[in-house]
Amino acid sequence: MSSLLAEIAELVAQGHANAASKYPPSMLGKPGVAEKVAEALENGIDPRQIVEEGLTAGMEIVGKRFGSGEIFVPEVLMASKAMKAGMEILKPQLGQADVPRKGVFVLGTVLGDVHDIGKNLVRMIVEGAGWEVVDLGTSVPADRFVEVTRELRPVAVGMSALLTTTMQQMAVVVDALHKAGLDVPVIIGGAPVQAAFADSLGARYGRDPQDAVAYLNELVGQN
Ligand code: B1M
Repeated sequence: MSSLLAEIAELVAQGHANAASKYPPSMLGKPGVAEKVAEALENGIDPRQIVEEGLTAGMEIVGKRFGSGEIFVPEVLMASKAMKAGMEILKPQLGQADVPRKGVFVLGTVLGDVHDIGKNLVRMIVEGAGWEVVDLGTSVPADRFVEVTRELRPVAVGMSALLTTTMQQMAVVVDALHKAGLDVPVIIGGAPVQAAFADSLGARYGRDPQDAVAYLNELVGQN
């Protein structure tokens, strides 16, 4: 990992969004995630690499610190904000595609779950690969997935879940789609989700956003 990407990861972990941010107080006036992401782009680093090795790596550090009780929810929220500041800078690059859209992909975080950082990464990277992503947001109930799928007839439906409890909602959505007679391919991802669980639902497992791109391209015969 380049030292600049490592620096971005640590700034995400510290929750320092940009130079004007007063959080953490000792870093006011110092470059934050936004400035360092812009610098990485100027240095020609691929936006996807910045996402993976800078922003996502930063959230992994946060996950470990949160898990070990070193930091708490407020620090995690500041880190999420810092990550989003970086994502805003990258959005035009990740979404940049003059090519016609390949098809519609419906995406959402399942009911009861407000984690959206991974889902947003999936959205940006899938959009960047030329797909129209209809993002239903977080805590999306099964009937909303059904309603939008019936209306838009997407190439696939994607779901994200970060909690072992809300992960079970994925089965509810798959069941609801079947009961509504909607035979749409489904891809699921998120930290607790594993390939065996996806298999049990007849869905594809997405370990990372690139898996979602590969699956969609495969569905329209572009792989
Ligand atoms: Co939460 N949280 N959280 N949290 N949080 C976890 C997930 C947890 C593992 C932390 C821990 O205890 N160590 C734990 C879950 C435990 C479990 O269920 N086994 C947990 C908990 C318990 C909770 C609360 C219950 C805490 C509480 O209130 N007591 C609560 C639940 C709220 C709710 O949803 N109802 C909660 C709240 C929060 C915050 C609001 C503070 C914040 C979310 C902010 C936000 O998302 N806007 C938060 C965060 C940030 C985390 C951690 C620290 C980071 C999650 C993250 O964004 N990771 C997380 C700890 C950890 O992960 N180690 C934790 C980075 C993100 C890029 O990864 O989403 O996995 P991820 O996405 C990846 C892949 O999985 C994949 O691509 C992404 C990039 O590679 N992917 C897909 C994801 N979706 C995909 C879909 C695809 C394909 C690939 O196709 C469709």
